[in-house]
Amino acid sequence: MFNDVERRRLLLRRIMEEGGLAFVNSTKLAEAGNLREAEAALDMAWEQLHSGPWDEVVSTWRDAYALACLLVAEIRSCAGELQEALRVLDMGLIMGGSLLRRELDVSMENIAAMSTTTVVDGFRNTNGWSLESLDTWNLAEVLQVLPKRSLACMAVEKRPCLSLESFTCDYFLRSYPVIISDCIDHWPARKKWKKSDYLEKIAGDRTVPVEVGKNYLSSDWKQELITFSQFLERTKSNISPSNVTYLAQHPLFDQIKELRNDIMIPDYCYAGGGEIQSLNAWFGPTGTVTPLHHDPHHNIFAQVVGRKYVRLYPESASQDLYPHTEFMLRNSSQIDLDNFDAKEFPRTANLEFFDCILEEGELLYIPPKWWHYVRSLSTSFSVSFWWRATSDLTPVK
Ligand SMILES: O=C(O)CCC(=O)C(=O)O
Repeated sequence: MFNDVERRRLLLRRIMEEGGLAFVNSTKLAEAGNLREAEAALDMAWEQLHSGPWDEVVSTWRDAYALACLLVAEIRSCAGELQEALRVLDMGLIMGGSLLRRELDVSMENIAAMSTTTVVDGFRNTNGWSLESLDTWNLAEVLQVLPKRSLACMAVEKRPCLSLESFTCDYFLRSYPVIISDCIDHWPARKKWKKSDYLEKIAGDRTVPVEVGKNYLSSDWKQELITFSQFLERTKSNISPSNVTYLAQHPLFDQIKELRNDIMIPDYCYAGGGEIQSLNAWFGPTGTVTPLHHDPHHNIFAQVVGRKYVRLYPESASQDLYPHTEFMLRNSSQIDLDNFDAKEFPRTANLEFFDCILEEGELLYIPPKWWHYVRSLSTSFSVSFWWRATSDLTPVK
């Protein structure tokens, strides 16, 4: 096991081997408090991160980026520039490699504590609002915006307080979706996440990646990095559908530990000797859409605040759902359920599906490879728990 100093030393050696002499020289001067050199190291690492496709970036340069973020943050926080220090540490957490993760977490914790004290002492006026009070609910109106045939096919079964044994036998092993109600009422998140004041206080100054545009398959779609505070403001004002801002599929709880303390891993995620793969946040205003796609993992999808419409097609329907042929998009369907064209996609027109309106406080089990389309019907904050079964359980057909 290496300590922090040894890890940094090891990293600098690797960077030298990658030809990063200039980076190493800058970090030495940055360690002595030279901000210009720290920023220069940050720029060099950033350039390397953007030198080609993300999955081809050498992992050493991601770790180098994290190191440069730490150095800039150290100098900025010593100068009392706490917000800038937080921003750069978040960049390290989001874009950096894992080698210096512990250092990033510790540094973030220290600076966040200093910054919260400053804020509570009176610099921020939050004008708190309640996430639930923004939305009204009318089924007839909702049906107007949902894809055709919604709520007219098969409803996903709903089981209150389902036992782990029944879940495993009746749904998990059968690869069958189910809604489980009445089992997350004790999560602190159920109350706390409705209050913008709380979210603002815990995370307002933190930087998060968001998606802007209709959905990830549309041409106008882009990603941005903004503060959580800016994100809350956009959610509150809920700008036009083409500019809808969605904090989607982001491991927010690895980044902001206080939010992680507000939720618990449901026992269902241990079915099949489960090994958790990732916890992701899905937070946005009314009208976010995740187009029809499938994932390789088991998913317990927790609807913590607000409600969502979810449509599900089994894996056996795959060929009739016209998966994209492009490698990166092969788990997404070419079908836009919001503008369905039966002439172009005749095999889908009469396909049977399951659907539901997932209410606040409910969990939805989505088996691996099941196609799903999701639309938020209110301001909504959900958490997906993806896991992989490790034991050799044979699915029952
Ligand atoms: O809530 C959403 O928008 C999509 C959720 C999803 O696709 C997932 O959890 O796999």
